[in-house]
Parts: sequence; C-alpha cells; structure tokens
Amino acid sequence: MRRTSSAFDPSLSRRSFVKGSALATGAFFINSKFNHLKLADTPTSPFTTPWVTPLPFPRYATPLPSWQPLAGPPVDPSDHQFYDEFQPQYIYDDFQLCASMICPHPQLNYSQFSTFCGCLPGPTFMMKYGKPALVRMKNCMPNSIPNFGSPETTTHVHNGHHASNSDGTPFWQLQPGTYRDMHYPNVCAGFTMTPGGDPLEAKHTLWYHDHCLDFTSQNVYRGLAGFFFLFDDKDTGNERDVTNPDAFRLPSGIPDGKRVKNRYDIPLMLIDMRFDQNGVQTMDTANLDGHLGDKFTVNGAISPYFEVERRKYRFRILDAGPSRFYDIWFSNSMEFQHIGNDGNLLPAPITVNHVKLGVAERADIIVDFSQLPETTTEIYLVNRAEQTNGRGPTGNTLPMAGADKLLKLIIRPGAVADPSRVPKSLMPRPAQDMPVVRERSFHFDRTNGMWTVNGNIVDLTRCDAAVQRNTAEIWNLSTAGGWAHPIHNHLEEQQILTYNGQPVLGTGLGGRKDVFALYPGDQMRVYVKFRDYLGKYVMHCHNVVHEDHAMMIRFDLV
Ligand SMILES: [Cu+2]
Repeated sequence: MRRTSSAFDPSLSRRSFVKGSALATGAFFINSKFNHLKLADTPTSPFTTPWVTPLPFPRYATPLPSWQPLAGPPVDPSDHQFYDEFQPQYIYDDFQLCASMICPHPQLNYSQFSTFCGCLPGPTFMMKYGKPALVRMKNCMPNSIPNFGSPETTTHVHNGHHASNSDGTPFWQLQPGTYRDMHYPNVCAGFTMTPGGDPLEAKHTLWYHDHCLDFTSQNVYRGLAGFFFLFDDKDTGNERDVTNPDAFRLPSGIPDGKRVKNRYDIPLMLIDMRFDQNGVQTMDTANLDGHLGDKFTVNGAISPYFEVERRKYRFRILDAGPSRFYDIWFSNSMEFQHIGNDGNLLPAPITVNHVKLGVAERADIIVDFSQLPETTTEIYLVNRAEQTNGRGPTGNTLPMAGADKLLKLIIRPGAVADPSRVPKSLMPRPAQDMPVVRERSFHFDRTNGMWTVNGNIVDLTRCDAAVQRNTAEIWNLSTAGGWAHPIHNHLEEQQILTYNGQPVLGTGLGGRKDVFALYPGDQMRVYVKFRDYLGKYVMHCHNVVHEDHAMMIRFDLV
C-alpha cells in the first residue's frame, strides 16, 4: 500500500466543470465516476417490525501499545504542520476503510456498506487534549462498489482544529490501495499565540466522516461516519472523578479496552435510510433536493431499543444526514438539560423539552430517568419535525401521536446509585478579543438548477476567500426562500453575533457553533477567528446532497 502524494490534484477543477456542465444541461456526463447516475424511483422500504433489535454501540478505536511501532513505513514529519511540537503519543495503525456486509434489521437483507474497520458507526475515538495522535487511514475499498458511492475517499474530522493536510477535505482524496497519515495534535485553538491554546476553545463531541468531492452524501450514507470524542481536565469522561476538583463528573461510560462497562455516555448517530424490495440499502442519486429515507436508524439499526436505569444519562445525538432535519423530543414531553451544541459545551445547561438538529449538528443532553414514576416503563425518543422532501423541514411540528419514533427506551425498575453531576456552569463563551480585520458575506442559493454560494458552484482550484492567519473576521451567512441549508465551516468554531438580527446569548445557539442551520430566508452574523495553521479549507452546505452539487467554497489561511 502506498502513501498518497500531498500534491494538489488538478482533476478537482475538471470534476467541478464536469458536474456543472453535465447537470446544468440536464445530461449526465459519461464518466466512470458518474455512470451510476440514473433517474431512480423512490421505493417504499419493506415492512420491518420495530423494537426487536438492541441499540448497537460502536466499539472504541484502539491505539497501538506504546512500545509497538507502526507496522509499515515511518511517518513523514514534513507532511504535517507542527509535527515536532505535537509528536503523537497515541498511534492508531491500520485504520481501514473497507466494504462490509451489514444488515440493519433482521427482516432485511445484507447490504454492502462502506465502513471504517467493518463497523457502523465507525469505531469511536476517545481522544484527550494534551495527547497528540496519529491515525494511519488505509483505503482498503475495492476498485468499484455496487449501486452508488465512490471507493475513493477522504476522512474529515468534523469540528477538528487540524492542519489543512490532515483535515481530510477533498484536496487529499485516497484511491483504493493507498493510505494517508492524519495528525491530530489535540490542542486548543490559539496555540500559536498562547502555549496550549485557549482552554475555552476545548471541544468535546466531534465526529468523522467521508468528504469525497461529489460523493460525500453517498459515501456517508453508505456508512463512512463515526464519533470522535475529546476529553480534557473538566470533561474528563469519568463521573467518579473525585480526585479532580475541576471535573464536571457528567454521566460517563468506562472504557475497558474495546468494551465498555456501565454505559451512561451514549452516542446516538441518526441516519434515515431507504431499502429496495430485496431489502438492500438504496439511494435516489438523481434527486438533487436531497435524500430522505423512510427508515430511521440509530447507530446503524432500524428502530432499536435501549434499556436504561433510573439515573442520569448523557446522550450525544448526531444528525448524520444526508438531508433530514430533526426536532428531538421524548414521547412524554419530559424536560432534559441541553449541555452542548455541536462540539462545545454551553456556558450553562439549559432546561428544555426539545432540541432541533440540522444535518451534522449535535446535541449533547443529560436525561434523568429517575424523575419518571415507577409506573412508566417505556418511552420513546421521537422526531417531530415534519419534512416531506430533501429541501428542508416544512416548519410544522408533528403531533406527538404522529411523531417519528427513533428509539424505544425501556426503563428498568428500581432505584440505582448515581454518582454523576451536572454543574451549574460549563464552558464560558471565549472572548471576542481579536480585532475584526474584514467582513464578508456568503449567500446560499440556487442558480440555474445548481446549489451555489454567491452565485458560484465549487471549484477547488479557486480560492474564494484568502484570510490572514491569526486574525478575526465577521461572516454574514444568508439563504433565499424555499430551502434550508445547514452551513459548516472547517477549522474553527464560530460565535453567532445575531440570528435574524436577534442576539442568541442564553439560548442553545449561545455557545460556539460549527454548523449554522439556516432555514428559508435566515441570516446569521458570525464572528470567526482563523488561527494557527496555513493552507486550504472549505465551507459548505451539510445537506450533503447540496454539498455534492456543488454548494462549497474554498478559503485559504495565508
Ligand atoms: Cu443546502
């Protein structure tokens, strides 16, 4: 297996031209990467009996023992910014992207998914600030895969503060049979200005997924997604951390090798899928509005159940797309505490009874099942956002009786001890202490049947915004009517100054954000710091069908 070149791939500009010309004229270009595009029908998936499958848990990614070197060639430090400053203490060798036969429900068939290490979701990384890591990503996919998707991949850690060449953007795609070393320094943003960076920039709930140009929606829907958690000396991942006075002691799982004892920190990855009459996963790749499934999966299983104890749990809910928006409730409308939005913990917990999610957004919530009466033995996690096509939600809230049930929660009888806590304050919003050197506007719209930013479809050979490293800017993000666009910016979290002219402090948007869920006609004014690394990054719509067709810009730190 050979290492990829870090040189820029000039074919990226050709591909965007191919896409523009092919789709703008309504004809599909004959190209090996596009020849599966066809006007597919939208079948109704076969019936599946709900609540017969236990909720699957992704296993943990396991680093090499400290004494064991990489099995293959050594790392090339010159391929990584700040490698000497952040030499990897944890090495994950042989992290394979591969084709895997998976059955999301016992009444369906096996489908060929694309997976990280054979798992859906991929293995969960349990990373720590101050412990730099290196992951050797190997593309072990076959040269062609059935139905949809691309065997060419690149892996982005969503919300990671990583060097451009470890950011896993389409600039560095892996062909089957090649590998790439991804360097994750696990240091807070601002480390080139203050040693260790700004601790208020620590993030906790990240995820990783494919970012292949033109094929992200298909590849992520095929299974290329997993969780990437970061812990620090406050969010330590240990609810019994009595020796550390700074520890939040949020509900935790206790990793024990690849397994877990006492799961109270629960990742929940939501993907809505569709299956053909043979029970095989399918996708209508010709529908450029977006893809909606009629089966709701949680951690890769359709309509699973999960037994909980009468105590507090941390649920980290991820909308992994491709195009679905959620309005998450419990079926008894009970309150819970919203502690984090996207990767960050909020300044303080907010008590709510529902939380909205656009594609790629995360909600970190604490649910206390001890508040339920003994007579309550089961409730459901449900979605009340009405959505009838890939363009976005209608804005209507489904009645509770008609809500989409996602996960059945079976409440075990009997009181249990609960050492976990929810502090009154969590992570204050970082100071807006870097002067703003420039203001830019980005309008997300539809132009000649394509998804555009400021009227342009993506061309990765074109830099759309050159920003000065270690400066701050204000970015104004806006949409036209009719479509919702969850906008994601790489490299940095940002702070929303105003949402449709209104301040957001004290709301779930009042912390830091890496996805801006813009509903029709919305405007957000956002404060962004651009720190530490040089190189190429992207901002794009995370309705990944829109991203693929071709709602993305390139920005460079110079
Ligand atoms: Cu969009």
